Order: sequence, then structure tokens, then C-alpha cells
Amino acid sequence: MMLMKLVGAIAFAGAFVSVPVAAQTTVKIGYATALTSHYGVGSAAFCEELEKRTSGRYKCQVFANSALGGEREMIEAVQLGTLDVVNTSTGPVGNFVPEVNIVDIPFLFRDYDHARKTMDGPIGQDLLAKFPAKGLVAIAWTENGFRHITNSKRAINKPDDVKGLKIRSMQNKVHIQAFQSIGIQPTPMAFPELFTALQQGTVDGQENPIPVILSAKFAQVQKHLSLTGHVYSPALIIVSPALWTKLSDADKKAFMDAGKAGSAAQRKKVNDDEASGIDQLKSEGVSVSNIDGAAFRTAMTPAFADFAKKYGAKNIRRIQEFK
Ligand code: EAX
Repeated sequence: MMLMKLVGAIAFAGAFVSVPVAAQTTVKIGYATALTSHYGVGSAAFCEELEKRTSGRYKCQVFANSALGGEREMIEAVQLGTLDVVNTSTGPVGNFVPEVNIVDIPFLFRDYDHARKTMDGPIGQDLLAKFPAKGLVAIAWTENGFRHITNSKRAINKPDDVKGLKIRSMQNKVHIQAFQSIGIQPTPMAFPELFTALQQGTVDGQENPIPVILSAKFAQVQKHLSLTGHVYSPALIIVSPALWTKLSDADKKAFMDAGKAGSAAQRKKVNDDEASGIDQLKSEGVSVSNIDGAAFRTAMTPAFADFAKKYGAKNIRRIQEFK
């Protein structure tokens, strides 16, 4: 009898040891792709680490699959404070922080190692420091991946093969200019509209990293994948100033550390998807062609001259030569 009372008392006391609801802050986080995607894995790792490092005082509420709109809309919501955190590609970010456009220049990065070192190094950190002036707090570089072209019309093996194709682009002026320079008709469009646009033939194709092509099931609406690797697409975890300014220094550090955990998990998922994704797409009936990137790079030369003017030939070289 005494024992039952003790167990009861402990259970009852136990209930009071957990974090009183009042002290728990819900952190709303949004991203464009599926829960099981690289963004889903990265965001889950961020949330898990945040909850752990704050002993449950901060707990995420996740909005996957563009539930709160496309990346541009989510970034606006973070600026307004109606959304706390977004894990987004740099696609639309240049519309808010123009300096970031430089990392979306095609054929800028040699490989994942070069790109990740650059984003985590002084160049990437300098760019993160540009965000607060625009009402955004960027705390970590995550990753989308190297982008490739898919389409439903024809196999693409050389630059001439893309001429006249209507390709959906992100809302990114660097991409739009680069695609126009090789004769593509770029159609800027928010990600949540893309699958239907491909299905209905509003556009012939699109370009995204393997992890997005897999998680968005584009094999259902696209016949051809051309491994152009034409752009390395970084991503970011951005926090709203409305939340950030309320955080203690210790909690700011917890968010930063959680950002690092999210970045590592997202990049690992990209590695995994890259390793198995192409065979999976082939098994789903997609024809895959390897591409001579240098030919596409040469074809885009007119655009590069303009990018050098806009973003500085020295800045571009600094990224290209970063080790
Ligand atoms: O960030 O819009 C795009 O094509 C992006 O790659 C996608 O939203 C994931």
C-alpha cells in the first residue's frame, strides 16, 4: 500500500518536473519539400538539437511541402515575424540580400567539398553578416545540391539541345540570365506550382538537384535527366528578428549549434541521395545523359562577362580559387 502511494506520489511529482507548458516556446519552421527530403532531414536535426540544447524550452512545429507557400513567401513571413524559421535555397534570397546572388553563378564551384568549405569559410560567413540589415537572421548554410536539367521533350547532350525549351527557373535573376544566354526560355515560378506545370506541359522542364527531383517525384512527369551540374544551390536556415531579438545569448548559441547540426544532417542526406538517386530515377524510366559541363560553361560566356561586372571579377575569382 505504502509503495503504491510512493509510486503515485513520484508519478504525480514527475508530472511537475517536466517543463511547464508556459515556458515552452513553439518555433514554427517551414521548407519547400517533403518531410523525408534533405530539407526535412536537415530541419528535423535542427529541431532535435534545439530542443535538446534548450532542455525542451524551444520546440519546433514543422511546415513541410510548401504548406506555408513557396520559399519567397516564407522568407517574407520570416521578415514579418509570422514564421519563425525557414530552411530555404538561395534561389529567391537574392531578391532580399542581393550580395547572395554571387553564389548562384553557374559553374562557380568545382565540387561539393569546394562549395561546402567556401560557404562555411570567411566568404560564406561574410554573406551571412549581410542579412540583419534586411530584417533576416541567417544562422547556418545548409544545402540543396548541384542542379541538373530535366525535361519531357528530348535528351540534352550539348548546349544546342536546350535551345527553345521552356524551362522553369527559380525566382533568381542570375539563373534567368544564364539560361537565356544559351537559348532556354526560362519561366520563373514558385516551387509549389512546378509539379502541376510539368504535368500540364505549361513548361517543358525544370532544373533541380537530385534530392529534389527524387523527393518531388519528378520522374512521374519528366522523361529526360541531363547531368549538367550547372549550379551549386546552397541553402540557409534563416530566423526571424522578432524571435531572435528575444533570445538570451545562451539561447542564440543553442540556435547556432542547432543550425550546424541541421547543416551536417542535410548535407549527409544530399550525399546519400546523390549516391543512389540516379539509379533510382533510371529504374523509374528516366533516361539519363552525362554532359560535358565545359561546353555549357563556354556557351554561357556572354552572361559571365555581365556577372563579373555586377558581382566583381575579384569576388568571383576569390570563390573559384578558395581551397
Ligand atoms: O529549395 O525552387 C526550387 O527549385 C528549389 O530548389 C526548391 O524549392 C528547394
